[in-house]
Amino acid sequence: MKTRYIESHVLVAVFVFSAFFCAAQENYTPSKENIEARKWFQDAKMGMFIHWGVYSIMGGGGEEGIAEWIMQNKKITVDAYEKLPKLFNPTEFDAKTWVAMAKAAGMKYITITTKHHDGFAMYDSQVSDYNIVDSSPFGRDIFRELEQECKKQGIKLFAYYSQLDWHHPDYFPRGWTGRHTGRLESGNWEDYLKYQDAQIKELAENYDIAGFWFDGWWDQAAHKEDWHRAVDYRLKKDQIDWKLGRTYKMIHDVKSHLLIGNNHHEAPFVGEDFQMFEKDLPGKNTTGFGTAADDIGELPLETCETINGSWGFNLIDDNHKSQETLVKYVVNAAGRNSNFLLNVGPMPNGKIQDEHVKSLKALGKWMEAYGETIYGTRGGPFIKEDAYVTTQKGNTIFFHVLDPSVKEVVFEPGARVQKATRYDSGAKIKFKRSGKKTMLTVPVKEGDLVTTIEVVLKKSVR
Ligand code: JFZ
Repeated sequence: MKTRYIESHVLVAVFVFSAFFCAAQENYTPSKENIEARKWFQDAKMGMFIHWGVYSIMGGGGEEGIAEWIMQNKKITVDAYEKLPKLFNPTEFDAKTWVAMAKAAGMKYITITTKHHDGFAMYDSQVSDYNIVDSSPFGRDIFRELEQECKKQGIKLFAYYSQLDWHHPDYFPRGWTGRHTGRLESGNWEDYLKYQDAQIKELAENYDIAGFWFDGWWDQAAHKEDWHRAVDYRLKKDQIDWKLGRTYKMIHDVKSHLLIGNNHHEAPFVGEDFQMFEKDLPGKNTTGFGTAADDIGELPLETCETINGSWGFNLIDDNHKSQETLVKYVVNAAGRNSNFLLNVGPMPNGKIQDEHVKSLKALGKWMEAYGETIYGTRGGPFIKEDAYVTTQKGNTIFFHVLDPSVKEVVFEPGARVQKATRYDSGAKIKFKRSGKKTMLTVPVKEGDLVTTIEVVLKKSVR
């Protein structure tokens, strides 16, 4: 009797857990088109992330670390914040320039904020007037313009969509953010979800996109401190149910190829098509809110990072990453079988600041020369933390040596090495064999950001 009691408790717990918190798309079998899209995604390797909204006007308010979060960080009420759209008039915006810039940097896709936590839609939403077309003097659908330009220039487009909403009254119960917005302490969660799903549906139906990048799930963790590896956030008193399964199914029903990712920092939920990491390489957790290494699943991976220190435009943020840092990031990501999504926060006039235009160009220069060793490859099979990573394609392995003090690489290729060359010059590289091991001299040259060596094996060992 006693055991049965416990068992039923466990069952109830499992039920509550899956119903309320996983709520993934049940019995999800990705379509053929979806599988193809995943492959395209893994081959693409690099994308440009764009955080742009009415918050850009504030430029972080003169504080580092603040940008798209200014409404939350400065406790701005909905009424005050609603003045911002009326000031948003990015007359210098030109979709063609942005897409061309992304392309020249080596990006194969763009992921842009269609709605961030502030709730303001950066596309022509029919569900609410709180959008760029109906509520800003600019009156143009920048998402549509980007969509058309992407199509012209052969780039894919993803919609970032924040499920967390600091503006909508029905986003209630509140999570740990959005508590100083002056909204009534009431609201209907289900009505909010209907609103959210209607917006997501119009994005899926009306725009030619490749997928969704969701964010904000974490807001419903019981406490900020609890977010990630939390002890009891799953037992939040209000038992918030995001009904992710319903949302995911709706999306895949509209267009099965649409790729779904969610910035929840957990192992992937059923119904998702790729797994993302924020400001960390897969398996690392330097931020403290990263995904645990054992939560890395089988889906395509993507890691995102800022080009300086901010997502949205920040006037005083001068922490621009160097060409070397950016190159090493993409190499490190590719070596771990992951895409790299590099973020820029355009200015309120619609332009990307000069420093970032320069950084993107510098990255593009390296990608142009070394793209073959990144695009269409898969990560591995060899990796030595901080020393080198490898990428592979067929019977070729590319060694990307990150540390110039590494003079020799010893590895077990698993097949006979046919030849080894410096990738850039094609110059032959000495190697020795000893049993199963091969020793390769690393010809580090002055000025190498990364020393890339091409090793051709007699046969593919994948
Ligand atoms: C989230 C967003 O909040 C952020 O604005 C940006 O869009 C980024 C890509 O994704 O990042 C978060 C969210 C929550 C925390 C940290 C970063 N947090 O709770 O510490």
